[in-house]
Amino acid sequence: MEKNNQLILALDVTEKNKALDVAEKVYEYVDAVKIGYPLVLKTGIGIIEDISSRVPVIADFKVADIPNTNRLICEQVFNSGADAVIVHGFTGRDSLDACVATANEYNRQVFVVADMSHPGATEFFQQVSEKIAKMSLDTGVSGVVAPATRTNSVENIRKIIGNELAIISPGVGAQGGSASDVINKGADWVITGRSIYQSDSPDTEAKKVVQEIKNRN
Ligand code: O7E
Repeated sequence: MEKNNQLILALDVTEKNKALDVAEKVYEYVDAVKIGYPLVLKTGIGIIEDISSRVPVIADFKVADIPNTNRLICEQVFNSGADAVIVHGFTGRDSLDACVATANEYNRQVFVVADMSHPGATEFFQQVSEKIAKMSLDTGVSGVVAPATRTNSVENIRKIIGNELAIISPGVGAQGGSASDVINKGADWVITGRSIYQSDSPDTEAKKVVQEIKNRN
């Protein structure tokens, strides 16, 4: 994924035509499209190939199983044409290593969830997020996920991982996070869904986020 506009679209729609229509409108503004369970469970895994012919696809399956099952899942994800997969880190180093080894076979990327953006993340996730960030170093992953809704977490995780890994940050728009703030705090990309795909003009909304990032102080 090339760092141009620093925007990743979360394409959480459930109709194929809507997905293709929104993707078509925003291709020029996004560096990647994130596709997860809502769209794949409704339309089938072929949607990843459809979209990845135009723009890199990050498959958001938050893979969280034993190493062998993780490997089997990642093989299917990469066979579908995805450029990257999102996995959980709380399952431990062996499970993460299985994802990275599979990604390496396919020359693809892995991103690890280090912290989450919703209020409930403070119940359990926050207590392990630093450990997950530390563990992610030297594993061969490309980056970690950290929340735009709590930029102190992004700042903290950036200190832990230095410049070795990228940070992709969901929670901009509908969840209240600001694109410019979180990029200033150390994120490389923001992930935005509803504020773009629910808009009457997804291209205008995507362009606004890109301009906000480019014009930030
Ligand atoms: O709130 P929206 O509509 O802008 O969409 C945000 C997207 O980011 C959505 O797909 C959601 O599942 C995802 N996400 C979070 O919102 N918070 C997180 O902590 C993690 C993710 C996520 O994508 O994790 C992997 C990158």
